[in-house]
Amino acid sequence: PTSKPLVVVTRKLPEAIETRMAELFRVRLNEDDQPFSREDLVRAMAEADVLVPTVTDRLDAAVLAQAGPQLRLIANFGTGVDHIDVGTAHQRGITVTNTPDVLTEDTADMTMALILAVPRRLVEGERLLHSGGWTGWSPTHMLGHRIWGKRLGIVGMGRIGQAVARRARGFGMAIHYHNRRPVHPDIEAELEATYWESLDQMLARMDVISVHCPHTPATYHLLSARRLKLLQRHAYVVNTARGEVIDETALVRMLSAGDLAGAGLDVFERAPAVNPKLLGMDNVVAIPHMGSATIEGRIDMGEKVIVNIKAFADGHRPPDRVLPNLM
Ligand code: 8YV
Repeated sequence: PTSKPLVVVTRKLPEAIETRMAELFRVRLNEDDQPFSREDLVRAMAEADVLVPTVTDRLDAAVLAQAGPQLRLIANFGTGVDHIDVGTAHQRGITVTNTPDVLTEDTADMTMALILAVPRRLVEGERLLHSGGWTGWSPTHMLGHRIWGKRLGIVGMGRIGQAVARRARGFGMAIHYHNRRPVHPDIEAELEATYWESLDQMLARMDVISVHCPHTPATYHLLSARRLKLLQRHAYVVNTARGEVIDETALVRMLSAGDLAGAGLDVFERAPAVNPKLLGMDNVVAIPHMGSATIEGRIDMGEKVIVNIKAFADGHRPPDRVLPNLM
């Protein structure tokens, strides 16, 4: 490659990352951080050699059909690629990369925060204090449930699922998981994790369920209305993966009816729209897609994007290629 590629970045990224990108490539940055409209995306398709999108950009087949022959790489800022039609991109000869590993620990931390916050009524207690409603300690006031000794069922035992399992073990939880296949026996032994081939059977026996699979056609509404009904009434549901993995309407219905103990949600089916019923429930902690939101993590993600673009521009295979058959 003789000239620097034109890199179009759809959202404002950390300063250090944008500076480094500008040194290495020709860049078009988005300084005011307004999300790209469909028209903006289509325009970028026609100009960019490399597109750096985020979770807020829908790169479906129709948008990808507008890609000019110069567009060769979509270097996603983020790990989940469910907003990108990876199959169509590949058919058009466009490589897709993501940013795995660097947000694993941060997302697992936030998951653990939700696993603690909901049963222990952390946010509810804080709200009470802020509202001036606390009249004093009492032995029966604000009692939650302990997580120590309880069963955690992890749905999707990839990098983040395993990082959550490691933490939860430190909190005295028993680790159970469902995955397409069991993890390596060494990891299973280290985590003292129990594999459930049947998701249905696992759901029926857990105290807390935490979702860590990607959103794919195969996992859309994996926690369907029917499966949610298998959960015990005292069970909690935590989701830091993707809203689409859970039938949110069914979840809300069950929470409203008292058929579930509570939920900790970082992601929503129609984000940024959140079902208002969820926001009115004391036993729901809802946060705005903050799982990986650390300053350090965003810089690491940006560095990974740069490594992938550089490798590609230098004619090498980028380290974090996403292949359609793995989706
Ligand atoms: C990011 C995420 O905030 O990486 C992911 O899949 O959901 C988040 O960590 C987001 O994707 C940035 O594009």
